[in-house]
Amino acid sequence: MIDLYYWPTPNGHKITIFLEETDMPYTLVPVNIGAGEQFNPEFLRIAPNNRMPAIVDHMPLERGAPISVFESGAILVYLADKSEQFIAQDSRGRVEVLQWLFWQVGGLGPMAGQNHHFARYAPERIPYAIERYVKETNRLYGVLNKRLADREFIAGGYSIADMASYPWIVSHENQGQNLDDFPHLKRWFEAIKNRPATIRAYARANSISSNTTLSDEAKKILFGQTAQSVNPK
Ligand SMILES: N[C@@H](CCC(=O)N[C@@H](CS)C(=O)NCC(=O)O)C(=O)O
Repeated sequence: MIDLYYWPTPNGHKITIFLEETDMPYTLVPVNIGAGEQFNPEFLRIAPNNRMPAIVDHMPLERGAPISVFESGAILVYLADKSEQFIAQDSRGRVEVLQWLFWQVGGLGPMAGQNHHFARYAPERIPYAIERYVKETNRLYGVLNKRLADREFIAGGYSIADMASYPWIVSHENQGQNLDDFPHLKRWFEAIKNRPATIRAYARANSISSNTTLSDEAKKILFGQTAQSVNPK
């Protein structure tokens, strides 16, 4: 019913975690971003920003033509609304989830992403950039740790806000962070890690690719993009 355009990265894991928590049937459509498959015209029609994840729902609630969605936050909201799961149904609870979801997609994700980039992939070591993003990641971990001091999950019950944040905490060591400095975050992290749906989601990831290193060719594709990449002459 749902096609998930996917590659096993933190943003991809968000959606497999959701789908594994629900009974929604889905098919993984691998988009090998290291090989440039995100620039295939069929994919760009669904995901004009040439980033995965994206979905196509062939059975929308209103029926009619399939609905496609790109951006992991929008996908999570769409699926949560459709299934009426993992988002509160009242406006007070819903906005609680949404603000933390947006916090993740606008803050934790991009900052941790730049952290990975400068610490692991940049061709030269730039101490200012590394320190900038390690510190900002540290601040964001501190925000989440404080939030979790007096509650089990980020916003009410287990929700799409948790599913969006968890995959970005998985690589805490690569981000120069020590979870022992964040005891509430660590407790939350271990609880989500041990959920059967999370375990299944990461097992599916490994069935697509378990390669976490990038070839020089892949780095050129991923880190050399300009406007021309999505508007080839
Ligand atoms: N804001 C987007 C970010 C998605 C994103 O950055 N995806 C990366 C992998 S984690 C990607 O597809 N990269 C392909 C590329 O850089 O061309 C979302 O949350 O969905």
